[in-house]
Amino acid sequence: MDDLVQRFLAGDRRALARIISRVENETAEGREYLRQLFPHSGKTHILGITGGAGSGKSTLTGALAGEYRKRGMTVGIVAVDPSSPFTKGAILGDRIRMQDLALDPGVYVRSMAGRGALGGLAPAIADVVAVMDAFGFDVVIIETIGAGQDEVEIAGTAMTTILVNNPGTGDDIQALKAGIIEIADILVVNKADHPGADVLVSQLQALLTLSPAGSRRPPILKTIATKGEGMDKLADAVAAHHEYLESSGVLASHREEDARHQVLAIARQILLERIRQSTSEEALAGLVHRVASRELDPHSAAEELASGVSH
Ligand SMILES: Nc1nc2c(ncn2[C@@H]2O[C@H](COP(=O)(O)OP(=O)(O)OP(=O)(O)O)[C@@H](O)[C@H]2O)c(=O)[nH]1
Ligand SMILES: [Mg+2]
Repeated sequence: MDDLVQRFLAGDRRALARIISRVENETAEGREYLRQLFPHSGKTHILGITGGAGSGKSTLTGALAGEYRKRGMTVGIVAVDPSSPFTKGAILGDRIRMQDLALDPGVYVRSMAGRGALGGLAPAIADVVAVMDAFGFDVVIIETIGAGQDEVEIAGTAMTTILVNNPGTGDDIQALKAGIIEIADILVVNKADHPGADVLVSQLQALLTLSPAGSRRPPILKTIATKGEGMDKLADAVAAHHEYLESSGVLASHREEDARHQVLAIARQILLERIRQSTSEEALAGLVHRVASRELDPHSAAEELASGVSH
């Protein structure tokens, strides 16, 4: 076995960092590491923390990780930056805020770009999570900004999704009405030190009464992430949800669904790459122009692109 894999499996964090870099870059070497390590994954409880910009996701992630450390558990964190080139500052900010945690050998933080070259959440996110899982962290937390589709995709990888809301913004209620509430397993009202926290809790409760009978009602918890308040109850709620997932059999079907989603997402990416490789820029530009000028319809153009792929 590769020396790096051996050191990884022995718990060497430098080996973890190097393997994550290779996996994140989606190189053939990275895929080979993933192939070797994948059988070691599948034990970690994967959490998703999502919510609006500035709602306190990073602070909450750090505070919750601190709570897990108190409980003797180890934590891997993947901070997903939604639109890479424009938000380098946000990544830096997260790094600074999470610096204290970075000194703790029981916590590992990784920031990564959220977009694949071809749009959609980068498949590399699930791969990096799998590597952290294989490393043996008790919990892996994925922090991602709420942007509709992203939340749904993160909910696919995460077993327990925590949706962060803030009092007094009003946006949340709109987002919740738009169906995002369905992906939340736990609702958090963070910045509960701001006015209106109890009003928001009541509004959320009212919304939840509309959820279909028999479905699990997510608990609503107030937190002040900056002070670490409410983390104990939040960690308990996460544990309770995990227990529910296991005893109801939902966890097993979640694994099947997540695997299906991942395989299809990767297959889609492979096919797109093949199309890109077998099509010259000129040929693509020519087709695009014919569609733009209404000479050709987009379906026929796409068929033409796809038929040029060599297998
Ligand atoms: N008063 C108060 N401020 C908070 C609380 N939690 C976070 N904040 C502050 O809110 C701001 C945003 O916090 P972040 O943790 O960066 O929020 P985020 O959701 O990760 O932000 P992005 O990743 O940039 O979308 C920071 O100034 C935090 O200190 C809280 O419970 N109370
Ligand atoms: Mg953040």
